Amino acid sequence: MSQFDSKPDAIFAEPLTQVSDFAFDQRVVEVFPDMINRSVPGYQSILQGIHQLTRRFAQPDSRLYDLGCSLGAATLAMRQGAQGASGINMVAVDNSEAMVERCRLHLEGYRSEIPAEVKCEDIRDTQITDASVVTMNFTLQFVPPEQRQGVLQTIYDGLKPGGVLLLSEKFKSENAAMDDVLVDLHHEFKRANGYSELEISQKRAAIENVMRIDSLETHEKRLREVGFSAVQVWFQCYNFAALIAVKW
Ligand code: GEK
Repeated sequence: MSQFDSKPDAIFAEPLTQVSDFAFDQRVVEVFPDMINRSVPGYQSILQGIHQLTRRFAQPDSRLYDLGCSLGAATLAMRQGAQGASGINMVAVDNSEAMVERCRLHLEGYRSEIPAEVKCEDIRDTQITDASVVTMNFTLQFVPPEQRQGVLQTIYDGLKPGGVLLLSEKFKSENAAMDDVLVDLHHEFKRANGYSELEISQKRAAIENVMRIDSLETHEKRLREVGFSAVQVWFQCYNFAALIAVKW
């Protein structure tokens, strides 16, 4: 499913005098597929799972949302998964203009009967209505922690009965020693994918202010607090996990 062309990610390859906060700008768009595949363990398996889960949970006459769509990889997985169901509309949202522009091109490149709208918008402002599947594939971690509950409540309220949230996140272990193990495993994964120590440490410095991660326990508790009655991790590799939360 690595369907998009990409330049190799060398954004943090040279020493920087000052590492600025990470931004999803044009430079990142050009290397994004390479970056995410080499940085997120299980990314392709998660896309495959999103396809399968959408096939299972997409309801006729409903909307599918991909919040924080980037270049549209999960959007395409969902749209393909829902193929054949009637009255489906797809809504993809990202607040990076550069991402949205490229995402629109990608979606136009794949024929589908399911109409897809790509909106440049902050997901904190997105209205969710008549949804059967809402995906946030590594996006909630970029929303300030104190605003995550509000975003999840809006999603829960906008889901139809039987609808699902597919939430993937990098997480931290509540046990510090175990967290060190998971972080080391992830860094080994990045090294094995050709990233240098310098790239790993500069990327870490760039992302630490913009991506604040929770524990899986915090995610599960918050999902239950907004109303989801069933919450299940369906994929995990090191400190990356994908959950499904169902509104029965
Ligand atoms: C994939 N889901 O390939 N509102 C809208 N978009 C946002 C916000 C926000 N508040 N904050 C961040 N983003 C994709 C990968 S990447 C994950 C998602 C990563 C957007 C941001 O612009 C970026 O495109 C995306 O969320 C996160 O399946 O790079 O680690």
